Amino acid sequence: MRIVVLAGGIGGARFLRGLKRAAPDADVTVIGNTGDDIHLFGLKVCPDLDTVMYTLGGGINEEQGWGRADETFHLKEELTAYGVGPDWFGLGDRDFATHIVRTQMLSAGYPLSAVTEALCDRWKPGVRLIPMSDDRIETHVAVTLPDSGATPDSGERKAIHFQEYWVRLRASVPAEAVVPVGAEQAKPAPGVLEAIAEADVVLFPPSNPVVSIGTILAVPGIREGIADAGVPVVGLSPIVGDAPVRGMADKVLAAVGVESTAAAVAEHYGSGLLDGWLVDTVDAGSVERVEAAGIRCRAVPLMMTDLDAAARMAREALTLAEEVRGA
Ligand code: FO1
Repeated sequence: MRIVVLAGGIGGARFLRGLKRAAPDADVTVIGNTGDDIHLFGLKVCPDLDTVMYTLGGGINEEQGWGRADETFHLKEELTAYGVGPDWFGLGDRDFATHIVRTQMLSAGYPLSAVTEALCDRWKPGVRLIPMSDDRIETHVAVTLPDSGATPDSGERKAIHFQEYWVRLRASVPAEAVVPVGAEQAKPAPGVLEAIAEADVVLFPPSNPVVSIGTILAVPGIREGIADAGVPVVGLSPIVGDAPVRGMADKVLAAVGVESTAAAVAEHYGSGLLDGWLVDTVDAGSVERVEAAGIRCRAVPLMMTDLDAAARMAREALTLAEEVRGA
C-alpha cells in the first residue's frame, strides 16, 4: 500500500511513528512543510523536516518533541557571549551539525529535496521524506505589536517570521493574517506530485491546519493533485474538545476565520478535498455536522499519549480510508 502523508512538526512526526507501527509494510511518502524554515547565523534551519527525520530516526528529544536528544548548547552560549542572536531560538550543538551540512550542500547547488535525502541517509526514517518544495517559502504572520502605554490602536502593525510569532512571542498577540510568502511562485519538489498520483491513500495527520498542512496545500499543484488523485483522503483532527491538542493552532485558525473545533477544521478543508475525518470521542457530537458537510466522520480516541495510541489512530485512519473506498 502506498500512503502519502502531509506533515508538519511534532503532531505529524508522532503520527508517522504510529503509522509505521500500524502498517509496517506500507510504502510511506511524507511531504514535509517548509514554511517554518528560517535562516539563522547564516544557516538554513528546517524545523519540521528535522522533527520528522529525528523522530522516525530515533534522535528526537522526546520531552520537547523537537531538537536532539542528549543535547548541549555550547555553541549558542558562545554566540550569546559575542552578543550574536537571536537568543530566543534554541539551537543545540548536535542540531547545529544538521544545519551546517544542509547549508553547505545547498550552497554547493543541491536542491533541498536532495539535501533532505542525504540527511535521511544517516537517520533512516523508514519513510521517503520530501520537502513540499525546493523553492523558498516562508510563513509570515501579520501582528500588531503592543505599544507601551499608548492608545489601544497605536501599536505597530508588521509582518514577522512564523518562528518569531510562535517561539519568541508564544502567539501572545492575535495573528491578523498568515501568509506563506513565496508559495504562489513555488513548484512542488520533484517526486511530490508523482507520489500523490500513485498513492492508494492520502492522510492529513493531526498537524496544524493553517501553518503546516495549509502551507503545503498552498504550493500550486498539491491541493489539485490530491483532489484529483481519486483516492481516499482522510484527516485526523488536531482539535480535541475545542482546543488544540498541542501548540497554539487556535491562534492561527482565528486568522483565517475558522473556529477552533474539530468540525470547523473539517469544513475548512472541505468535502472537495477531504473524504474522511476522525474526531476525538469527546467531540462525538460533531460527527453529524461533519457528515452533513459531505465528509465521512468517526469519533475515536485521538490523544497520542504513546506509540500504541498513535498506532491505533493510524489504524482507524486506514480503516476509514477503506470504508470511503468501498462506499
Ligand atoms: N520551539 C520552541 O518552542 N522553542 C525553541 O527554541 C525551538 C527551537 C527549535 C530548534 C530546531 C527545531 O527543529 C525546532 C525548534 N522548535 C522550537 C520547534 C519549532 O519552532 C516549532 O514548534 C515548529 O516549527 C512548529 O511546527
